[in-house]
Amino acid sequence: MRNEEQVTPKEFLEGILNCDKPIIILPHEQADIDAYATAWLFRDFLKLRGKKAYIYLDSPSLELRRFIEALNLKTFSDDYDRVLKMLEETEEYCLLLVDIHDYRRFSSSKIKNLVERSTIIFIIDHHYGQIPREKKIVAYRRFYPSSCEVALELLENEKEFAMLIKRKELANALIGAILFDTNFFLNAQPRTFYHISELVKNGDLKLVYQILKEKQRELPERIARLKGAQRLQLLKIGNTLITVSKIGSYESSVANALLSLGADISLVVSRKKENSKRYIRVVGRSRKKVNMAAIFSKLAKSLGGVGGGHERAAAIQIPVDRIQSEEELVKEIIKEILKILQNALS
Ligand SMILES: [Mn+2]
Repeated sequence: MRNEEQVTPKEFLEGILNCDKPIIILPHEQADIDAYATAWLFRDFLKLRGKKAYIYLDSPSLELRRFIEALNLKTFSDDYDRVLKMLEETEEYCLLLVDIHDYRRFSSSKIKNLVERSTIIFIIDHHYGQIPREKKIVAYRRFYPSSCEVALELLENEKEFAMLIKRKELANALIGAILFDTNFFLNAQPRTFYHISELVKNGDLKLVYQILKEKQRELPERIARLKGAQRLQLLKIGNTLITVSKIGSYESSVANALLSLGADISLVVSRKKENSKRYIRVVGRSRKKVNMAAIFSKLAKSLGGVGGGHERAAAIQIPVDRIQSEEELVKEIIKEILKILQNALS
């Protein structure tokens, strides 16, 4: 298989449409609106082409759950049950990952098993980072602001396309995904507006915008954001203000909050534990011209973890080994990140 950057829409679609088994569409864990809308668009397309396609929406994020509730959208619970049944009956399937490319990042054992048992994995994504190659992979990845823009591009020349985006609820979900992942058009690219101009013919931009804007954060998240600010360390490289902080959870939200307080780059450290394995996670946000995803992805390679994301929003995860204490590891990771930033900014 050629490099995924060279797979054309036609090749990708041919691949997935030639799959003679049912297709399970799998968003990342804590699925967000982008993963959800991308999955939905593809599910409906595959169904129009006579394929069996089911979305396995296992753990929607709070944001997504609120969005679904506010717009009274579907949760694909029938699809979910169908997938469980397929697993029980050890039926074969193909897997389509949406809004994620590194299937090693799944933490639930059920999903790991789902990935393990699939012989071929299709991927639609917009995140930086290396695609694992232990499996047969057909990836269509473009670094657009949202995965659903990648999916819209894949389908825009298909005869079913006009009919698909005429579906009001799907159009609203796609608009929500674009608003959410572009941070209300802040990170939009020219093509984003082209897609939006098509989607608003049947979707309701104003309604979706209001639903997403009027969210009130829950108490634990607000506490995390305030604690993140309380614990921050402020550094200055030239005219760039960098904050380093720690938090137990909501690290992305904390990192965003610190940017809006005035940081140019915010780094938020958290200690995580999954299946008895411990690791250090650092979320980075930037409004400077430094590619955080590239920095994290490179550093992850040298420190033996995973890293990636987007230029301005990225994350790195490094497992804690026995030799080093967590404290030492945190110090080392932060030191390395600051060293790279120092070079990049000077
Ligand atoms: Mn996304």
